[in-house]
Amino acid sequence: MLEKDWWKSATVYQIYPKSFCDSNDDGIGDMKGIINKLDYLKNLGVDVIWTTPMYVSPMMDNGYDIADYYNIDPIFGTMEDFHKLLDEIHKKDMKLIMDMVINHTSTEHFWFKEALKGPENRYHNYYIWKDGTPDQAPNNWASKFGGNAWQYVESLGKYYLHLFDVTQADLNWENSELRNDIYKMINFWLEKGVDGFRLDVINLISKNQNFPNDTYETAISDGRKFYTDGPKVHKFLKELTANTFGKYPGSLTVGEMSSTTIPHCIKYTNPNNKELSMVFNFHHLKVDYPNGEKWALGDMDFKSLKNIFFKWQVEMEIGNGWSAVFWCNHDQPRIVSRFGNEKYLKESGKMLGTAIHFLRGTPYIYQGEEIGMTNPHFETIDEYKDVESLNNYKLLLEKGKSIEEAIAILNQKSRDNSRTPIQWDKNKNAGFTSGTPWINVAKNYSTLNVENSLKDEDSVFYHYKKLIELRKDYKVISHGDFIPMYEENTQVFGYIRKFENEKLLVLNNFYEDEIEIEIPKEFIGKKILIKNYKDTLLESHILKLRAYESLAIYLK
Ligand code: TEU
Ligand code: CA
Repeated sequence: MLEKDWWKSATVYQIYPKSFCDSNDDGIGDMKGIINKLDYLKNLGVDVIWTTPMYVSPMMDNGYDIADYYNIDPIFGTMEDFHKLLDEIHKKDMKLIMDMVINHTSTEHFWFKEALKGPENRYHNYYIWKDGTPDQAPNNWASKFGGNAWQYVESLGKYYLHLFDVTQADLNWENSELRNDIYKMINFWLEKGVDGFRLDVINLISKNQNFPNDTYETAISDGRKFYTDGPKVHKFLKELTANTFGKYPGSLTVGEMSSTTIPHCIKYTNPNNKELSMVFNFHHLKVDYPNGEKWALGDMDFKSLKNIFFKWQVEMEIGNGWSAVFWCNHDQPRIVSRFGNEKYLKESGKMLGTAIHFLRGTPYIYQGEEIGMTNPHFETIDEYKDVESLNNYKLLLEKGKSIEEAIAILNQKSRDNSRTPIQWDKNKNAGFTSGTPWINVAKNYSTLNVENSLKDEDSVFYHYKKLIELRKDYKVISHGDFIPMYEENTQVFGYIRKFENEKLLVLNNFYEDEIEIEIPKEFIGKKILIKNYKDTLLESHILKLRAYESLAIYLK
């Protein structure tokens, strides 16, 4: 029988199927490709696999625009392939959680096509419609993909809301018939044996029903406060859980919470509330957004990064909430290029892994992060595929940026940075496909690849493998309290974890510059659980941390 909070000692591995492994040479990753690589993931030691959406979709947003929740898109394979994938994952004693996008559907979805027939159609109010005229949107809310969040439908004389792409129409969660159709669909996948779900932007499902204008005083006063962590979001989540995964003890649910707060995340994840198992928040991944603006060049603000981590770790613990802890996903640039240093790929890749994996929370590894994959540094706009990046490239040029400036910004911020094919080996297309990949492979694949990593005992891969193992062996990691350290230090991210008579001191130099720090004397000469330099010694309470040096010291 599973421990009630088994996910506290588990590690989740995120697969973006389109870029993971192609088995039929169409240049697009698929489920058979994933099946072929399950032994690699078992060797890494991960417990749960999260696949991003594989449902039928026009792929305007690479699957986050679902047109049929009940069927697998043929580019990924058949439902039979899905059953085989799930079965193989279970045979290897791993679990599968699927991505569930229920804030919006594709405008190709049957419900939306019916909704276009008019207000008398039963599906019309599955979406959010407001009367209007072609030149006057219902309010001034912005789409997160650029432009405004309303699309006018001439034949109806109405607008529909789309917080994301115009082809992603927001669902009306006020409508109980819609909610019941969602619950029925989720139970369809649970009955197949799926072990849980990642819930896409789930904290956006409850909108302020007055739909008021926002002020645009800041980059985030764009309407989001009227639909983020909205008035009924906890009511809806409690009902969703009670009608679906709440009936499956041990199922893992993780909510992607856009622009959220700690109090809400405590409510979302404190077990007494019967909502979700854990949440993603993104505040730590906006410390290189100058004045909150994503589409501008920005450096890591280390002080903000540390303050955000410390605040979330301490307050989520006080509230008995539970976080997913992560650097990377399919929307974020590669962390070793972003907050690490490609010239110190191993040292900084390992340091970043240690920094996250010993936090209080469940760690998530994004495909390729475990070998230190980097951003691809694309040179021309036709290498980019992501709808958000292409929309913002146009907006940047309209604002007067040169092509070079706009490309430099996409190089740093585009979601395509994490969507290049996994670099399996040094062969053509990095072993990802024998066809033409849907997106270019990063140029460094001939040296930076899984095959080389597995042959190199000093690779980032074996560091991540060890981090995953340690989480299973030490309760101080999976269940310990979090104590901030070195809060004023401008380059060291350090903290202590404490569980009964066990302590773990985790030290991470986030910079190339060497730095001297003092450690509590009780740690002198104690056991180093993991480090990223071979010759780190603990002979005194003064430690000189070299470029990106990182270590974890254990005492009992
Ligand atoms: O992401 C929502 C989200 O917060 C990010 O997309 C962010 O808003 C965006 O990158 C602007 O900074 C989820 C999925 O992870 C993403 O891939 C989808 O595009 C999005 O929802 C819509 O479904
Ligand atoms: Ca394929």
